[in-house]
Amino acid sequence: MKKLFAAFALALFSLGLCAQDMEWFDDAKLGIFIHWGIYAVDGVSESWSFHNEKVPYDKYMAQAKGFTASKYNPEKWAELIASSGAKYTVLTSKHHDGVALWNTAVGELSIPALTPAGRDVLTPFVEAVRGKGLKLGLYYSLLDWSRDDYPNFTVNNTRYKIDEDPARWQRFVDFNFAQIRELSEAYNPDLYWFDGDWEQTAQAWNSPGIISLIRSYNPAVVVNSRIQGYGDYATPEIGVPIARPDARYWELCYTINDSWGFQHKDTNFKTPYMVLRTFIDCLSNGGNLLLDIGPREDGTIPSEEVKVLKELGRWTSKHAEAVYGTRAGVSPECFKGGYTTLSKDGTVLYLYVPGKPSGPIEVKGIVNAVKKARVVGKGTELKHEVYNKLSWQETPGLIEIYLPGSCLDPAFTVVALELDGPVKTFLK
Ligand code: JFZ
Repeated sequence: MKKLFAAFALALFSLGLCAQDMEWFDDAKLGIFIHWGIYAVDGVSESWSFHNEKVPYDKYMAQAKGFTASKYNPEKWAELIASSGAKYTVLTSKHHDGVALWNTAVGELSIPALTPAGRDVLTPFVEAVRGKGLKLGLYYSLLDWSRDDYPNFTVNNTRYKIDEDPARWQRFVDFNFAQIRELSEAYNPDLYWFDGDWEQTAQAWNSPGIISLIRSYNPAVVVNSRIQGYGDYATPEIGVPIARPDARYWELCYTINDSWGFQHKDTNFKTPYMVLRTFIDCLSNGGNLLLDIGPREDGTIPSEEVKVLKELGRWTSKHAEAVYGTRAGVSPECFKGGYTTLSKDGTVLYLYVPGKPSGPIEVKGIVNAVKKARVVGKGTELKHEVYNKLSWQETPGLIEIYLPGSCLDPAFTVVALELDGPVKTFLK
């Protein structure tokens, strides 16, 4: 009984801790993901190209000779990231290929050791990011297909099995812990974005040990969920979620074209409008967007990606009130004309109106009275009326809001409905 109580108290305590630690993340909404590594030289898929035997391992690793970072300007990167309205950024400190961006003391494979760039490219990034007041996230691949003590190598070539040689596996775990310790000690990130967990169990990785290691440096560190069940938030896989994810905290990681890293042949870029729409979709379901860019080997960022970040910046700075700190909106049934979110206290309903509506915009199923309707970023007060409210019926009326053409944003106009209290919906 005592034990049970202790477990219960611990659970409550850690939940409480969690909710508080997650607030900056929950409020931040937009992050920029960066995949930068030797794979940008030939423009092949990051690590997977050799793992799947599309490129021989030696040829893949020879890309290191072409990684120059000759135009790398981390201040400019940080400036671009901040100008998009992102509040955090996550850089691949080491992908599955095992090539570290920093000067690791425990491994042979790193940008400073292998490439003409010849220097640590992580430290100046961290400094620039902190200089801009952005939160720092580090991506770290738990699996390392290059490491001799790691069991898996390519799809058709496995080095050994863990249970056949536990001492060899332990050497790998020690190596992983040593690299993670280096990262925490040197950079103390606000967020860890682990990856590659699927190849081993939580027990094999020692996931709880990794969590306590990084929390010993930063008790508030936020951890994504790709560490076999030990993280703080969910990362929906493959695509934009159709239904609202169950998780309280989630983040969609998303490419602008079809690749994480730079690939010369991939010109399938989404337009700024498409990315903005997906961002608003995430907001409406209470999640974050972690939007990926893939710089070239020289450190320049493709102009199509810059364009997307700039347009996000135009829109987020105008509509900051309807981005940061918002919470998931009401049922999509209430507003068929677009997406919705709510203010943290639930008393402001934000409507994201795409393009140019052909009549008044309509909201239904809202029990509250609307005290005021206004255009976010402009302040213009809007005429609104309730239709069809029958005194003998429980069903709320239709709220009609008149949005003049002069108030429209070229992409999404945001209307704020100030309610008489926290939103109450009626969905029958
Ligand atoms: C992983 C990496 O393998 C990939 O190279 C990239 O870095 C990406 C951000 O993360 O890719 C994944 C991992 C898990 C899933 C999909 C892509 N998943 O579980 O569907």
